[in-house]
Amino acid sequence: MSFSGVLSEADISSALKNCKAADSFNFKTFFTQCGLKSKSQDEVKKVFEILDQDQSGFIEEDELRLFLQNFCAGARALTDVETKAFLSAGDSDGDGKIGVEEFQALVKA
Ligand SMILES: [Ca+2]
Repeated sequence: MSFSGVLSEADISSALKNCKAADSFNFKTFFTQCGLKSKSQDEVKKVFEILDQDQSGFIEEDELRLFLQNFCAGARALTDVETKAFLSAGDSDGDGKIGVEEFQALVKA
């Protein structure tokens, strides 16, 4: 699966370049730089469906950890600290995973 048609390769690679170092990932910066923040809710939903690899309807912690690899297969996994921070920022109802509406709100935050 790819994000082609939603995000540009150039935007994705510059967003990835800026979070190469461990613990440098910031979801706000990433969503802005990869261009997702300015996309429509429908496009954000499309991206959500790619990130939800097992199609459970939620992005769970293990999917979040490998978040960057959806953008580039060779990208690093998020660290524990980054994964927890990302999850707690997105999980507004506290069920331990991120639903589509939570994801849309997080992208626009
Ligand atoms: Ca899932």
